[in-house]
Amino acid sequence: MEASAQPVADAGAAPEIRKQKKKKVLLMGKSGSGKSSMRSIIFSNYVARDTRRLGATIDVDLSHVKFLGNLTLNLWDCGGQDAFMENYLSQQRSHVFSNVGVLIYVFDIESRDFDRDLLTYRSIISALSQFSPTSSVYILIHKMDLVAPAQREASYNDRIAAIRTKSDVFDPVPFATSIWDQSLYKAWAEIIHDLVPNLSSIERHLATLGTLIEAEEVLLFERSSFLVVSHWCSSIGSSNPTTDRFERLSNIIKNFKQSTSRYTGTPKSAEQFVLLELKLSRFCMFVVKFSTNTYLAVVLPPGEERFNAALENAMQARKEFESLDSPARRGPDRGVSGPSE
Ligand SMILES: Nc1nc2c(ncn2[C@@H]2O[C@H](COP(=O)(O)OP(=O)(O)OP(=O)(O)O)[C@@H](O)[C@H]2O)c(=O)[nH]1
Ligand SMILES: [Mg+2]
Repeated sequence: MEASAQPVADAGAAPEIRKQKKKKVLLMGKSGSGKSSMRSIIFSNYVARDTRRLGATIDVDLSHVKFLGNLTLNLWDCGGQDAFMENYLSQQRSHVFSNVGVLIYVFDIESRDFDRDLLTYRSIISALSQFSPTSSVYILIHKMDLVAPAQREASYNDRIAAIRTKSDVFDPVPFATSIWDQSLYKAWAEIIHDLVPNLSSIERHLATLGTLIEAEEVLLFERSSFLVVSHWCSSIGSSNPTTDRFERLSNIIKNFKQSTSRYTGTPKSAEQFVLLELKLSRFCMFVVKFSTNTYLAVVLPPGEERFNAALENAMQARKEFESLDSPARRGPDRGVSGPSE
């Protein structure tokens, strides 16, 4: 398996010559730190309270996520109980740590034995540097909701400083997260942003589209996670003071999809909606199913004509984006497979 992304052809390239890319993502950390919870929220349409019924993961829970840019994420959710960790580091060492594209390591901020957590982290880092020295490493200091707001920054900074000293050749990217607010979406949106191979071409096309339809803001959501992977905004859009609006929007739409599923009886993994329109006195917005692995959201000034023209033009632009997204095969099995719904 090749861990790193292949060079990507530009928009005009014939789909059949574009190879399917795979990326192995290891999700590790001590038992109960919240790995399966976050994976279920990001990729399996769980809301935070659903995670209370998750049991401890036995060995590795492997899932394949079909992803934007003809990418398949092989997500290894590694159960964190001591016996499993020892096994990854010994018998399964080369199997687990070879060809890793990304390691996401989760620390529980409430852990009573941080020194021991650090020792385990160091052993994992040493196995990773042996088998996948070019892997990216992300650190999530998780369950921040359990710390009093006034102490959050200081305890986060302390943890990160200690973790950096044990990170060997890697330069980990740290985040403070909780399943109970937007922070989880922000962290995963950045991780996913780094994973999508042809994002710069996608971003160029998004800017062209945004200018053409006179939008204030254009957002591209990845279909399986509903995270904003790319965005463009006009000078008006960029003065929006709500800096966490993308994470909030992901959160709102995921909750909306969940409710839709509950009240219509459709599976949670189903698409749930193809077009959502919002027309208010101060702005208009639509969210529309776009290419195979994306949804597009467009924010516009008020006005029926401009709204209709923008929607029409966005539909016209679909083909261009489809070739950037370019799935290898289409079928009902797209999306997550593996984890229980
Ligand atoms: N307060 C709080 N609880 C959380 C958070 N994230 C997860 N949890 C809870 O932590 C518990 C354990 O979560 P899991 O996701 O099963 O933990 P895990 O890391 O997968 O554990 P193993 O599979 O044994 O390695 C669940 O009851 C979650 O509801 C968080 O951000 N804040
Ligand atoms: Mg688990």
